[in-house]
Amino acid sequence: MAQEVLSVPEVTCQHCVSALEGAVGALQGVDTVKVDLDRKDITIDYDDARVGHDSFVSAITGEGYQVGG
Ligand SMILES: [Cu+2]
Repeated sequence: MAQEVLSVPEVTCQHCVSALEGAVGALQGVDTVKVDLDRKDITIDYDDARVGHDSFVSAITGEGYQVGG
């Protein structure tokens, strides 16, 4: 298992949390995903043989949020 933490500066409320946790959590190979509203980041625990950074970024931007910043 591996873990990645990405900055998601545009998250502002529980709706954003649900959208991102749902989108990233739906990816095959993702174990757990948690958005921290105070830190504005997302922590993803995943199987690095099955999924990785590019898929996370695609899922997040697909919901209309930017990564980084
Ligand atoms: Cu929101």
